[in-house]
Amino acid sequence: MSAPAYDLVIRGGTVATASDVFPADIGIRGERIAAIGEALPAGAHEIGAAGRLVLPGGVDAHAHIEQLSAAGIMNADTWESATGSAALGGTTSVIAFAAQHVGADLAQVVSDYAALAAKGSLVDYAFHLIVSDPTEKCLRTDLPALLGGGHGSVKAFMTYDRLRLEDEQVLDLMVAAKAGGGLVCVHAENHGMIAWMGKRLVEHGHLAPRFHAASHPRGSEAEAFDRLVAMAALVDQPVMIFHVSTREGVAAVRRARGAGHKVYAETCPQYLFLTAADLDKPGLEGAKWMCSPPPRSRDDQEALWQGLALGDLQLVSSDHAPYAFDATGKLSAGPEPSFKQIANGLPGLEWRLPLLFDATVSGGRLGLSRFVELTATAPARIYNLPGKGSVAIGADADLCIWDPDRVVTLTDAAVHDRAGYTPYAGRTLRGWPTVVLRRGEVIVEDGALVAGPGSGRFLPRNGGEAARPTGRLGPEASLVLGP
Ligand code: DUC
Ligand code: ZN
Ligand code: ZN
Repeated sequence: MSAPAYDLVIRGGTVATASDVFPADIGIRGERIAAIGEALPAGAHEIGAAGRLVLPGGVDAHAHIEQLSAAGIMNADTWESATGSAALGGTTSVIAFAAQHVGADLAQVVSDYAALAAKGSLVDYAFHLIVSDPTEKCLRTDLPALLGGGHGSVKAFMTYDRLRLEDEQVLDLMVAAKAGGGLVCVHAENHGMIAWMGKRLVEHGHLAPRFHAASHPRGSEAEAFDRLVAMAALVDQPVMIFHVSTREGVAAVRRARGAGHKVYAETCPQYLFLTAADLDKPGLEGAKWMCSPPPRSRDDQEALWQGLALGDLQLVSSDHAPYAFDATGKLSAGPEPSFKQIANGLPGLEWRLPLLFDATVSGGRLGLSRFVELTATAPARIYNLPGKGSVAIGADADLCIWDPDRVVTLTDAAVHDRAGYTPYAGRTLRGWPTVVLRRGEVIVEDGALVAGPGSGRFLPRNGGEAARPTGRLGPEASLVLGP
């Protein structure tokens, strides 16, 4: 008897890519997709997918994992708990952060984060390198080596004490990233406006979590976007704008892209599904919904959906930043903190895909192919993760089988990360991932993890096409840069 044609066949499902939806079997050999077609020959193993959708595993390009905040507060998750929760929600690749704090050696920081991920990750992973101390050594020695050694992006903060860079430093980082072919990702908000508002709100006795939203005036976003784009244009460096939250922010991105700047932008479920009203809860409860930028309004949600529909925003990431609602996390400053003393961040790796599936596919907002594009294909393409984010012959067999009719009500008890709560408790979603494969191996079956920590793999990458400059240097900068 001849050997089976495939190690595994996923049979009888409906396959969806960013461009097509069609019935097909998928034949897997080793870690890769070997065939896509009807009535494929038998595999050594088979998974029946009749009545199911077979989609690429999700790619979450913005997750804070086992990361120390600048205020010294540790994320609730380990790599194992964060990526286990990611896998249970259908995500098979993440890009997390290696976060340099002031005074730290970037090369050492990256090596420390890489060791944690190698030990714990259940999904494949890469890093954005947070630069908060752009010393000569950092920019001239460490960064070139890291960008050349498999790290394709850096991240800068324009706000947050002890993390933020001044505009001049942002320009230095852009030039260094450009030399190394890396993409620059930015948390862009006007620091002065936020600091000014925060201080005065506290002086006026406005301490509750709901005032966090007011402390990030909506204009602080678009102003920072415009300034960032002007800097990027001066030195001809492509940029990714993280977590767009406002209508004006979407408009700023649209303007920049329309003017031919190489600007990318993401939004996150918290801006599509939550509003500032979610922070308005008795006592400190609203802290659970505190992230930066804050959730905004229904009108902003509509503008973000429009931005996704029109392509101004290319992807949806989680910005997973879990802090437990106790003294280890949100309440680390004591039992009665002001909003300024509460860690910013929401858990979100696990249910990014089900939340988006429910809205875009079950709710009919953008449809199945756009769901795949926004949550898997675009992040893999923009961040240059070859073999990820698509169902294609030769691609990694990172697949998620969905039951499009399964209805699930989200609860705090059901979440698998270590924040201990979900900001989406009580919502009922239609559509759920049932089986998840990472490089041909089943890692989730019937809602249970069947992979071990450390089985995820580092994804070396460079900045790729997204990071390639346009060749149009700002005329003033051409006097000081280039040949
Ligand atoms: N905002 C950030 O910029 N990072 C992590 C979490 C958050 O809310
Ligand atoms: Zn941010
Ligand atoms: Zn973030």
